Amino acid sequence: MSYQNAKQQYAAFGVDTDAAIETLKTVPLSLHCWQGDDVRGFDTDPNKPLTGGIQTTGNYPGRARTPEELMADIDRVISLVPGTVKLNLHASYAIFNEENGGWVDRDKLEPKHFQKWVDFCRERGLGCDFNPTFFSHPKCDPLTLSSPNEETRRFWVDHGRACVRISQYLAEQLGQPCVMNIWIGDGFKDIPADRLGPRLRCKQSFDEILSEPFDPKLVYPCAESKVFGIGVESYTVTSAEWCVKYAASRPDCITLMDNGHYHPTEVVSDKLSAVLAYDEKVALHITRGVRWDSDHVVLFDDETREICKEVVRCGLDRVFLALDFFDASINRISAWVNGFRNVQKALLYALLEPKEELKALQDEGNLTKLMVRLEEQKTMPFGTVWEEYCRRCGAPADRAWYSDVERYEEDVLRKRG
Ligand code: RNT
Ligand code: ZN
Repeated sequence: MSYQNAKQQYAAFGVDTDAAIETLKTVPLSLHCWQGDDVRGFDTDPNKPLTGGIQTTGNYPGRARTPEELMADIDRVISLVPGTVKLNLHASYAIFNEENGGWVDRDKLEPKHFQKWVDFCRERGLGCDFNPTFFSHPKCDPLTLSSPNEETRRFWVDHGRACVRISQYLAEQLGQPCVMNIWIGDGFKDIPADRLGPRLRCKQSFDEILSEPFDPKLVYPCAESKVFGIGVESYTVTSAEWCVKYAASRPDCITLMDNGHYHPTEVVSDKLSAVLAYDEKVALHITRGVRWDSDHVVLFDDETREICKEVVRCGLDRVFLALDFFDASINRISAWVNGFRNVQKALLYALLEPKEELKALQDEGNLTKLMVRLEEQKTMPFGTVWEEYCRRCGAPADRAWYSDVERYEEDVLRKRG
């Protein structure tokens, strides 16, 4: 089918495909740097265990071992995806060298340790989001911001404050807001005797971190909740209620929802509008939960589509979109590209919904026809519009990008030790 035909078919349905394409082109989607090296980072021994209740499994060849390798891989990903890419960094990806004085611990990080990333983003016109790293570090006792040990807690608060300064710098340098997401893995494997104490200390720590000055138009701090982590099954300090209440407690902090962080029958697609009924903005980590794991590669599946429909319905400018998954068992470039393209697909799919008509059907109480319309949408010529979108973005179509990944694996990834 030609794009013109598809366009006509959607037009008959009251949908302007050109407008959908043009809108989607401008929506930033944050690409997480940590898919490229199995969340190891550059600031500590890369062979240390990943802690905080998260885990990567698999040892597919080609993990990025240096900033240069990671940047080359990210460039490859960018060349294979349509849309507006934003970078998402973790503090553990600081780059230390002779010019900036060499290694420092996380509480002493400065903007200069991210200068190479700023240059990387600037050369490519990317914005950058940021995350303090509260895991995989000797100072996790194993608690961080909720630790009863004041020295530990102070270290991690200082890390958070350093990250606020870095986030402000990233936003100023790149001219795009920086979403600074706070996620901690603090919790207990087994039944604790005091649930309130850690949550109160954590609240104090967040307040201390956010007492660091920043421009709320440039830096958006977030609190990301979780149900449980591996080895942290019984109690998570920053549970969903804790995070939603924390974000509600101050005007300069928003909620971040990771769709792998809820009980299996809870869905983020339903939670978005609940938060947006109160807040101007919300942030998302788009991932795929599978049983106990929260971090599989995002597919073009029902829930990804439903989340994206809600994002479009509530307002694309109100939701900060980011990817969060890490699979070490398959080609990492392919994992990244697939996940990124699938969210782009789901967003385009959502933009092709006749949303006014559907909303009217709901408000008229015509739920029978609503179901019919929603189902009919599924066999519209979406693939043709997607192909046109890729073409207009200068990105390869489906079936045209994987051979490039194979070649890159052969020429570059397989040569890494
Ligand atoms: C972990 C959280 C968190 C991390 C990243 C690396 O369960 O989802 O967002 O994945 O910060
Ligand atoms: Zn997450």
